[in-house]
Amino acid sequence: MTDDSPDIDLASLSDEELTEQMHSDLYDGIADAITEGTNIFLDRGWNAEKVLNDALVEGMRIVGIDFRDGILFVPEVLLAANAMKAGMAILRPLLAETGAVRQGTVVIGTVKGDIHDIGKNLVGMMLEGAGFDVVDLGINTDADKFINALLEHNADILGMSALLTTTMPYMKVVIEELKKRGLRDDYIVLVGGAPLNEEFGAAVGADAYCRDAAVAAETARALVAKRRAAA
Ligand code: B1M
Repeated sequence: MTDDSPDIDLASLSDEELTEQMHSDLYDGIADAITEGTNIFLDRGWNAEKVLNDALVEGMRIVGIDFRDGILFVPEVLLAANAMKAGMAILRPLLAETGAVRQGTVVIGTVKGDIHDIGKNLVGMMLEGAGFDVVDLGINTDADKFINALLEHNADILGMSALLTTTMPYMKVVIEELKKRGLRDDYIVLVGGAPLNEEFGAAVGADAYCRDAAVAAETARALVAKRRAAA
């Protein structure tokens, strides 16, 4: 999907053409073009979620397929990830500014051994938009760091992300450590990431598996409301 054509006037493209071009620019890791395209869509009245899903997440899905098939390699995918982050930085304040009533605090991170953070960052943004204060511990987070942050911030929810089949079992390590310290029932535990599913979430003892960022935000609100109603 490499684009060797001279500079394209992105503003002159139709919505459909610009969406395709954004996928291509994401694939090629051209952060400036992603910034420009994101702003054009917003100027055209697209809401932040639509830009995110149609232009950015879909573009990264295509990158993922060629990464899996050995057509793209780590350096190229890193450039694509940086371009995606450039678009996300523009959308972040828009997704957070919903004026939602404060819901509580979420501590979120990507588990130990895993450096994928795009999905986790999106989940953080959607949680902010849903009214949560989000404490983001970043990548490669071990059980001590998660638990210390939960205690320090008097959090309501622990959110863990994993993108690798080799790192997802670490979620169970964290939950077992919470149990060992007698803290498990103090928190709602949500888990997510591409290789997980409902069954895995239940098996590691999470309260819920969340398929995507929107589901994570809905689930967080629903489970906090349920817990408060029961208190
Ligand atoms: Co990686 N990588 N990667 N990678 N990478 C995958 C995950 C992979 C599926 C690619 C493939 O082969 N098709 C594969 C994993 C295979 C497996 O385990 N079965 C893989 C591999 C193998 C690797 C390396 C081992 C490659 C290598 O070094 N040889 C290496 C691992 C490094 C490590 O972590 N120790 C590696 C490295 C990298 C990059 C650094 C190059 C880069 C990451 C950059 C970054 O994140 N800053 C990268 C990328 C970008 C990917 C793909 C292409 C895209 C991931 C992504 O950002 N998706 C990915 C392919 C794929 O997933 N199809 C791949 C977009 C994002 C919006 O979706 O993260 O799924 P996702 O998040 C969603 C949901 O899953 C959910 O909501 C999000 C938004 O809707 N969600 C949650 C996520 N976390 C949640 C937490 C929650 C709730 C919901 O908590 C409450």
